[in-house]
Amino acid sequence: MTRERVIGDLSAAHDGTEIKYTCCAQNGCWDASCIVRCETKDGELVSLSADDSINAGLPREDVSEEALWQGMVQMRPCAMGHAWKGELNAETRILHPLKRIGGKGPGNGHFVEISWEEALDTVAGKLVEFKEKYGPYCIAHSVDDVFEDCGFKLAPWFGMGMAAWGDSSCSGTTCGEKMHLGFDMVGAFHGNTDVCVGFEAPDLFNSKLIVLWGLDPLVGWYGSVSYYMKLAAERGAQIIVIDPRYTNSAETLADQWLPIRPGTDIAMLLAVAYVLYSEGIYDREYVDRWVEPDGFEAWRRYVMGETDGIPKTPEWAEPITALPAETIRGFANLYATSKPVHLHFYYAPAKRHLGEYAANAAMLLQAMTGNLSIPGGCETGCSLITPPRMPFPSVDWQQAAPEYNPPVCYNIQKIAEAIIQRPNLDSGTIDEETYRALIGSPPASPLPNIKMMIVENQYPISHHETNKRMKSLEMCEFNWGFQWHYGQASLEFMDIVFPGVNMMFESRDNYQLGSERFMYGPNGMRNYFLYADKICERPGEVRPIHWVHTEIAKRLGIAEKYNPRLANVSLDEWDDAVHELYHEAYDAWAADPTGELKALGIEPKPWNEFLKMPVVRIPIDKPFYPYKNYMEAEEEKSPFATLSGKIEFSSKTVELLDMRTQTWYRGGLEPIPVYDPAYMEGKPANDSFYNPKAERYPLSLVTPVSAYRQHACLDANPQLRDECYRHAIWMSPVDAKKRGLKDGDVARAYNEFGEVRMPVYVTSRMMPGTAAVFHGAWYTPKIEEKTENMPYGLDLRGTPNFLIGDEHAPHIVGALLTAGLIEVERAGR
Ligand SMILES: Nc1nc2c(c(=O)[nH]1)N[C@H]1C(S)=C(S)[C@@H](COP(=O)(O)OP(=O)(O)OC[C@H]3O[C@@H](n4cnc5c(=O)[nH]c(N)nc54)[C@H](O)[C@@H]3O)O[C@H]1N2
Ligand SMILES: Nc1nc2c(c(=O)[nH]1)N[C@H]1C(S)=C(S)[C@@H](COP(=O)(O)OP(=O)(O)OC[C@H]3O[C@@H](n4cnc5c(=O)[nH]c(N)nc54)[C@H](O)[C@@H]3O)O[C@H]1N2
Ligand SMILES: [Mo]
Repeated sequence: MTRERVIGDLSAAHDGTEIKYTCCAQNGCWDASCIVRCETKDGELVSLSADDSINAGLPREDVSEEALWQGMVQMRPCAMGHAWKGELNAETRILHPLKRIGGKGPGNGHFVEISWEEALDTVAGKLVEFKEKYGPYCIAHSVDDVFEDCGFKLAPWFGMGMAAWGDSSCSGTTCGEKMHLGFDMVGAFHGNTDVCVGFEAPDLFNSKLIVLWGLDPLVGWYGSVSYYMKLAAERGAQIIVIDPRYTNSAETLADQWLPIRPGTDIAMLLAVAYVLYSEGIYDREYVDRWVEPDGFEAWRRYVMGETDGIPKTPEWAEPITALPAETIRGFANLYATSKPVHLHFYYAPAKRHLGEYAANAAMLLQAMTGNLSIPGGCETGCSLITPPRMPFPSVDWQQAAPEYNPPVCYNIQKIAEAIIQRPNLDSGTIDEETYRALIGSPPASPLPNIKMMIVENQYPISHHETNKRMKSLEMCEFNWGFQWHYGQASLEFMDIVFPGVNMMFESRDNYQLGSERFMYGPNGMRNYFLYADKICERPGEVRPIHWVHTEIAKRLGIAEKYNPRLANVSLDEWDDAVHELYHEAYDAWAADPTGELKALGIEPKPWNEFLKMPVVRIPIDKPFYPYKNYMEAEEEKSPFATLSGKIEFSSKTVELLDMRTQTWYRGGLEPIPVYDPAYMEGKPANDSFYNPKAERYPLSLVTPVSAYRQHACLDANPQLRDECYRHAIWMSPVDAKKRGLKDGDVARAYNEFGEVRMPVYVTSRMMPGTAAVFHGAWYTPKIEEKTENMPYGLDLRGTPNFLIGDEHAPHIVGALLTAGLIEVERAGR
């Protein structure tokens, strides 16, 4: 091919294209709502490129110091953001509604394509039938019943559905925020508080020391936060990573990597507290002002060993954590003398046995050193809540007032248990109290009787104890929802499947986490918003999600309540009608009724002008830091909504409630963070080195998120899967040698919960005695080979959730667990 020909072809492809913008905001990367520039032609996506709404044409290094402090930087997507094109046209894409014929589960039954009419009529019919037959508490949403919400969107008007407490991400960290700091994360989600605990990325420039404790931002918090960490390091901040893996962030950002045995973080934190207490190196002024004194003394006595005879010295922590006492001492001294410190204890180490104690201890250390609420500091809890920098437009959907309020009936991580144990309750094998305790059901709530599951995610494989999850889906009588691809385990258990639209590109539906199309920037940088437009046409018979819910609502007679403004809009007019609602919302915002925009220096463009570059961004004057909105207030009002109004090292709520009697929470919880390898009811946790089964399953497994998947999304993406990486189990050379394994060998990783087969990645990036498998790989069953621990067939791809148990004892907050004990050996023996 000649040069001219290549250039000619390229020009032709890009001739007459139109530019639109959307946002890569899956429930992956949590908070990075990266801006994607899309070139489209005749309803097709031609190419994807990065945000050019600001500093276009400049390499990032050329952005001025002032612009960096102001957060006036691009939000560029990573490789995953660029790989979506491959998803849209994938051969495995489901293009028509499907109906199951025959039984559920891999190898059973099959799908036939049906009409939309039939699919919608069937679902609506089943909803009416099930409500009549089983009452309102027979339907659950496999993942979206979280944070005391109900995932069934029609529940408030159809009068059917439950809410659940807990979540997959941050329950372990938010528990301590509530107990010790009085910050109510659930309330914050529901808009009931004006306290903000997060930080804005440029505030990292104020930090002298940044501690990434179980956080790999270059992978898991892509976008402004990880970029600012790199810039902070360049400007002299020291960065320490505490993680059993030598992560991308450890490699690229860190001055020091502290490899810690997974799940032992609480021991290290207590040893750090020991050094601070015993050497008196903490911020007395801050403690006097903000910390409740009795609790401070109670924790001191525990840490010093005055209450249990065990001083929590660095020497005590050494054999537990595998970190030398000298290293822990050195860390404690550096920590105490490096103010401001951004110590960021993240979710993963809290998603395990005793994890909440560790998260809580991290918050208390930040309080003790006066780093919890200062520029350059960090509250270290959920860390996601920052106030928006400007008012954002929002659509007036005019939904009717809810007529039914779904009660909180169970813990979402106990959903499989709720289904599997229900027949035992019904037959009298277990009593009501036991059932409630097993599923985290509050004493006065109705009991779940789940017969129908809405599946809009990868429930079985993206959540612990996958085999049990699959069984629970099999036990449900009727499952329906949306799915994108053939080849996903979730599909195998569904009765009616709606072809899933890719809402980032193919519709103007609300985003997965409920955000409207005026998508604001992430926590950490909420100084912009964009209009995330529909980019290309939908393939096959794929239709918008909101349209589908509205059609079901019509069949139930509640469309005028659920979606009055679109109830009578035809499918052909749907996208335009939604666009018009956003237009109206924009105009209402641009009219600036309160004068706030003017005060902020925002001069809104007319809608048609705005659409050419639909991003509004304003400079950050002074970066936000945790609790700033209270700390700088004129009056001395405490930001801490604890019983005492201070930071409670010993939580008074827990003292008063005696969590041991709270069956809802299932088990004991101390008011102070403690190290407690003695387990509730004499039962050791599944992920603990102290579990006797560690003799059989000696490797401690962690299952982090990866740089090439957003949970289970993108696992089959050809651009990523075949070109970027190898999904493999990380092992240290010592552990591999012991097992006769070489890099690339195919191994079986197993325990009593399941077995997966996958290649081994032998690397000194993994500390000895531990292993890691990135989560989100799609279960690929070998149906001919069923075993006791793999009743649906061996997994040939490597879904780590097969290896993780769902037991929470004595874990009280009901978070998702992501760690376990395993053994690995060469496959084929
Ligand atoms: N690329 C990408 N990013 C994502 C997501 C995604 O799917 N893909 N998902 C997003 C979502 S919804 C969430 S909630 C977050 C989750 O965010 P995290 O919970 O932070 O994610 P993980 O990757 O599980 O864990 C982070 C690090 O903790 C380490 N770790 C595991 N166990 C321990 C331990 O016991 N002690 C210590 N010290 N370290 C430990 C892991 O090795 C890993 O490097 O990520 C978000 N970001
Ligand atoms: N072992 C282990 N397990 C984990 C974690 C871990 O770190 N380790 N992380 C946990 C965390 S923090 C979370 S939040 C959960 C997430 O778990 P899930 O919420 O189950 O997330 P996904 O697995 O990505 O499943 C989401 C699915 O929704 C569908 N979907 C996504 N976008 C669209 C769309 O635009 N339209 C339609 N119709 N469908 C769409 C796709 O089929 C996609 O696969 O996983 C948890 N599981
Ligand atoms: Mo999450």
